[in-house]
Amino acid sequence: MTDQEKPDLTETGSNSGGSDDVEAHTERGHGGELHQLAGDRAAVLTTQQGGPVADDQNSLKAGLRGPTLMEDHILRDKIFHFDHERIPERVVHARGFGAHGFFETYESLADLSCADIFQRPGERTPAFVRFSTVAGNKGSFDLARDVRGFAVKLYTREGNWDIVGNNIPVFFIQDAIKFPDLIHAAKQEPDRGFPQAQTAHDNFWDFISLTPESMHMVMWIMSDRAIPRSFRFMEGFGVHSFRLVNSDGKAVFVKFHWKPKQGLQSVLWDEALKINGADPDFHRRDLWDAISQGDYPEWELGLQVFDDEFAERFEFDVLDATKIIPEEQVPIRPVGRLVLDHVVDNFFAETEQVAFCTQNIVKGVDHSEDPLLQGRNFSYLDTQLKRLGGPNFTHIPINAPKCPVHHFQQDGHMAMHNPKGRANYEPNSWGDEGGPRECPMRGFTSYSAPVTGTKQRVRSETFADHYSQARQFYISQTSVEQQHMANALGFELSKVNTGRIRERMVAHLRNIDETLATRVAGMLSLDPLPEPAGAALPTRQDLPPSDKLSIMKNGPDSFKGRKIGVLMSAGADMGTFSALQTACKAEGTMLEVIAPAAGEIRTSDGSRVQVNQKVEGGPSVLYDAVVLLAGQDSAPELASNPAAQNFVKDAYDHQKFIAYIDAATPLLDSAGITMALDQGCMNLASGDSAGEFIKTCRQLRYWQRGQAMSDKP
Ligand code: HDE
Repeated sequence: MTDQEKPDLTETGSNSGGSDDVEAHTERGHGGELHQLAGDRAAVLTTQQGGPVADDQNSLKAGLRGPTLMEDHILRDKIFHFDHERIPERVVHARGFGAHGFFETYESLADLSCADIFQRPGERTPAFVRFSTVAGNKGSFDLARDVRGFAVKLYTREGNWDIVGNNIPVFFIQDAIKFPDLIHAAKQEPDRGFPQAQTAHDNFWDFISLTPESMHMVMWIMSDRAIPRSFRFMEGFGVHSFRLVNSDGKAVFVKFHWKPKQGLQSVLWDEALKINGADPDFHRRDLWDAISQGDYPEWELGLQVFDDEFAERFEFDVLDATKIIPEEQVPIRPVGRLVLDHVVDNFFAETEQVAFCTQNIVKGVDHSEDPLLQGRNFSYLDTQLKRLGGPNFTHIPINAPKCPVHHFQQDGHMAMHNPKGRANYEPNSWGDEGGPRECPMRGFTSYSAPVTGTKQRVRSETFADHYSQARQFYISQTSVEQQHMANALGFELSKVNTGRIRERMVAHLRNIDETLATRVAGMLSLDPLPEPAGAALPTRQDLPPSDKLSIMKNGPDSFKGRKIGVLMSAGADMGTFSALQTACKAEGTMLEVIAPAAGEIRTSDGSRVQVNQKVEGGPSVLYDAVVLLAGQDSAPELASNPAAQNFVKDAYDHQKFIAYIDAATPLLDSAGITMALDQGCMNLASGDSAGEFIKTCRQLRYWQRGQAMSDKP
């Protein structure tokens, strides 16, 4: 092509040359043709400096085929920004998902705390919550076996209060100095850069097996708590003991709990593995969908309040973050609710840039001496400086307090709010022009906890019992949950290649529960069992089971917020489908249609039903219960589809409730379960039975099936 043939690049859209609000948004193809993409009111594309851009498809060249000229400031402006789009991902909790909402105070807590947020019943405080996994990188999958972060930012009228918690109430370590070792061991191994987002590898279990204080936490992460069905169905915990301080300066200890109104629910490990393939964004999609559809998840903030006298007589040290206080010993008092009612507008601006800091507390709340918390208070500010690039990250809207902010801090990278006037220090004598002043009445005052002692690097002997609460957690589980824990340990340790690490772990398990140790040893062919690990203190046998520690004992009382997958094929009975839709709507259950082809299917009465998932992309692991609604004539073809067979087989193996109609018999046959139909499988013979089925689903799973399957010779 010669220069003469060059398309006329001076041509602009039909509305160009007009005022800003009537400019057209245009796109040029390689041939120079012009497409008008947006309506007359679209804004003009500009550089970051605000200069309108005429051609966003071609860089500036000498001649038709280049080279590209260095003076192309438009190219440079665009690529420069692109090259710097990423900020360092969080060193832990890199993968996360956030949402906005509010906290509503139930009653005045003035007797306990002068925190402004707890003074006026019914008052709503804006909130932002970010859920996360810990070990995986930003692009990892959601259903890793891992702790979930549960970080809450409360924009109170007296400053931001962050409760940076997890979905597990204890932690791996007792002292902050071990955190880098723990995280190095848990994340990908440094030489090979894998495995990603999982603890099933030698380094993790090597570290853990040499760290007896982790054993309580190990029980939690090997339980179903580490594979939640949804962020909406998990608890949150502040973990450490904190203090509440009232206006007389009187303090009590407190532990923070978030209790989901939706009840607790987890998935099975085999489901987790398959969900990660079928939908790596399963948790974030779930939260996004629920909130977008108006099904707002809700948690109650519960306080466990106790005094020094209780702390003295409690079996363990309340400053030890590897211990809980059972709810039976200190009941939880609900003091407000957290509702998540809108999704983010922009993932980066909000979820990625939100900066939680444990040291963000408000007057009326104070830290305890927990050495893990003390270390965190130092760390979080540091990490934000690195991640967000400067000290002004509180100027970013998601981090900015929603109350007035006045101080003399100034300048620095990206300073957005720059005070006017002369006073940038205090005390000053500039009178009314002199800027903000201290306020002893409203200002933060620390609880005057007495502190004495010699400087020393030690661990208190009151932190020495590492097995008793691990055992208490284990014996508080249902037998199904105990089996899941044994299976999880068997799976994880089977991925450890070094024999002595496996042995060291089984040696610890012997201090927790002999049956558990024996089961896991069996899965690893460890015979004879290793000697029990040496323990600083013997395991207490007298701690009673606590029902609140089990997920299955704290399930939902409805099937609201759960999802039914209806596998349909052409000619499916419309009456049954309509009855299901009605029953789901009444319960608040989501319903998705899965079919052999995307688009629409025709049902028995000729109506068209929108298909949500083609069966290969909608395996049953994505649903809480399934319905098999094959059409009479299309059933044999559906039955021969391998994805449809897996849909049924998996639903059965994962102990889900299954409803079917007679026409689906060929599918039950080809999935090999006709002979094994049990009470978890319901024939939808009449319209009414759809409602019955949804009610049955409130139990979430038909766990008896698992027992029957494992009893099979
Ligand atoms: Fe964190 N933790 N952590 N952590 N943590 C971070 O801060 C740290 C600990 C928790 O959604 C980092 O902004 C140290 C316990 C959550 O943005 C970092 C220690 C608990 C989140 C950091 C701990 C947590 C973080 C990484 C041991 C449960 C995600 C990026 C002393 C109570 C917050 C960041 C979000 C994030 C340090 C232990 C919860 C590096 C040094 C215990 C939920 O600052």
